[in-house]
Amino acid sequence: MNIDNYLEKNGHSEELRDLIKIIVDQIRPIKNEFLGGDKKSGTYNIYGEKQIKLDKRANEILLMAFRNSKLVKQVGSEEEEEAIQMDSDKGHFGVTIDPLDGSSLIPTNLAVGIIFSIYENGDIMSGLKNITQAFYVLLGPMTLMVFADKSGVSQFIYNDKGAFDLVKENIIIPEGNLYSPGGLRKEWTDAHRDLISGFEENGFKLRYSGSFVPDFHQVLVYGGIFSYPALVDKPNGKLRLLFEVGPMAFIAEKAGGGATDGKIRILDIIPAEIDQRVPLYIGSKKLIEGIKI
Ligand code: FDP
Repeated sequence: MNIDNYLEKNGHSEELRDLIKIIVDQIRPIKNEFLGGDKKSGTYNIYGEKQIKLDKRANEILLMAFRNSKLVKQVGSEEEEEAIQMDSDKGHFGVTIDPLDGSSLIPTNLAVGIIFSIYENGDIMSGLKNITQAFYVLLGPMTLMVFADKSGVSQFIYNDKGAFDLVKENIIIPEGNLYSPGGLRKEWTDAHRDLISGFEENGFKLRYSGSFVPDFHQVLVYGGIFSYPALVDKPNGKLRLLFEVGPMAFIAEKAGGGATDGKIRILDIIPAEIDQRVPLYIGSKKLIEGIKI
């Protein structure tokens, strides 16, 4: 069963199926951008990080596809300063994209990913509780997609015909013992340092690559916890609420896990700004329930 048959089986509208098909069709052109290696563009994104050409190209490819589709009303991209209103009278979807997350790992050839969330109400600033679907594409030795909607989480594998085939349904995050701790230890708060020391004392296994999609995916598969905490001089941490944290929180909850900023459930947050960052603890249900920072 491919992703389109799966969406039909789950009762999704033809428009949503068309939107997902358009996104799936952009994976080949994005993967093609990796051929021949990475070329630095020398420009900077709004966070002051040097953009690698691949980020920009993936962003352009996806935005162009959304524009041509006429299905999308509003897009927020991690590579854009503001939400983009698409000029279409029939489009009603709001979409967020992180066109290439973990891009600082491209020169080391480790896995990177693309993160999406969809708001069927067309308004990406309306609150994370309004996410209706979220998914990521993990570009590793295999190219896979993890897709979440109200009925749960499923995994698909990209095949040689450019389609995603269903390989696993009803994915549940097990109560495992991986820990994936972001941020420099010397910048952690005392409370966060104590939490991580507790995991270490209890024999948790360290698994952190520095690329959010594969790091979260390990937790989804084996169970455990990914964190990118509040830092002493950056109380909101590093990860972006709309483009990284929100979609993954939706996926985690639909897989029976949880996601919190240490105090409140991520999906209860209403963003104040498009580039808002939040601390993040995400993973197995019981581990997340135990977080009080
Ligand atoms: P990157 O800067 O390479 O794009 O928020 C982006 C991100 O990577 C995440 O993918 C990753 O989890 C995090 O930053 C890594 O941050 P550190 O380098 O501080 O570990």
